[in-house]
Amino acid sequence: MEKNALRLPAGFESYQEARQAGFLRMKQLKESGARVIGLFCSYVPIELVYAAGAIPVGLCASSEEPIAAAEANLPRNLCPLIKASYGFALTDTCPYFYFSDLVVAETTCDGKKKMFELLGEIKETYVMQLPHSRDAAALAFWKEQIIAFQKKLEDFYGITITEEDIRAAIRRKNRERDVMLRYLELGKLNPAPISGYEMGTQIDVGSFSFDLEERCKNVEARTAQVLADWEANYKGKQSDRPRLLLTGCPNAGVREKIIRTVEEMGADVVAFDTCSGTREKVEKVDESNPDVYEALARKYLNINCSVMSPNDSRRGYIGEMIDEYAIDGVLEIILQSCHTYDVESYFIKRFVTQEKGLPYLNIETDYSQSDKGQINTRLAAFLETIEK
Ligand code: BJ8
Repeated sequence: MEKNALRLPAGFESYQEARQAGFLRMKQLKESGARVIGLFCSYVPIELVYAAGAIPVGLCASSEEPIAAAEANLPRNLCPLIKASYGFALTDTCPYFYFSDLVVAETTCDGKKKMFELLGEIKETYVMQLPHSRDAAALAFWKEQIIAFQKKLEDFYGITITEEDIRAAIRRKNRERDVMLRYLELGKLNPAPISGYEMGTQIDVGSFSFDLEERCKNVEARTAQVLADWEANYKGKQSDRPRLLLTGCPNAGVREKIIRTVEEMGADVVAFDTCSGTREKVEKVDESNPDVYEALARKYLNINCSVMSPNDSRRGYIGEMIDEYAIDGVLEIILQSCHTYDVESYFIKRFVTQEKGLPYLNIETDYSQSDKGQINTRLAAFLETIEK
């Protein structure tokens, strides 16, 4: 197995650098009168935020820094993403939270939805009631929630959002999904043309540009560059590096500790069944549906997050990815105390090992570095089990 440092492009911007650079851009945008909406989850129909002429900004935190402060009010035994997100708000150290006019939250997991009640004491937090199943009653309920969210945005900003505004936003967002998907699907090439570490970072970094078109152009340019490099230098060459699929919780807070490490050990993370990966992008909003709210409700309710019950479609999707990306092993990341992903991992492991006949490793972790040595040992042992 080939072991090496990651190949990263010249001028590669780390997540922290991009986040910092985004602060100044956000400040300038606010000074010029921009509307800003803070978000926490892929279930929120972002098209309505665009239709309101607002800039959506993600508030899910991936840093250990504010967790100690958060633990003054939240239990220690809680997901680090929840603690860190609340901690930034509590300590007033996240400019994106500070500049958000309104925070839009949703009832996904128990920890998040209860944290939002505390968050609401710091800044106005509008909570969408997400149903946890996908039957007809849930669809009708979710459609009503989407209509209520539109009304909230109209009242909050004193504006009117027309159906044409929403349709235009759907077209823009669908185009972005296509662009991101083409980029992420570079992982289907063999040998892998780009590291999973770079792909994941680039997707997150792009969200700090706040300009959808600019983000699409940057990602399209990098996709073309990677493809050309692969055609010229790698096509047709054999690689013995194991090809991994990453699944589970959001991984930005553990990307260095797990993704970078496993790739430096000699594997390639080529596929991401995660919210910043392909999970939210594979299904687009149906532009031909005459009922625009139903189109939004259907698309968003189908996101394969473990907060849904049952969530069998996630296994179906992972199965397709295993085949299409020629996967050799599956790595699942569970953030500490994430009960929905943790319990669902029973089915994922059984599916991967018994139905697909592949090695599977589940790592439960948080944002600290305290388990780094143990994780390194487990990753190395996992790669040993993959026959190439
Ligand atoms: S659609 S993955 S962004 S909820 S916060 S569930 S890790 S205990 S983040 Fe998520 Fe929306 Fe789903 Fe995607 Fe677990 Fe932590 Fe809860 Fe989490």
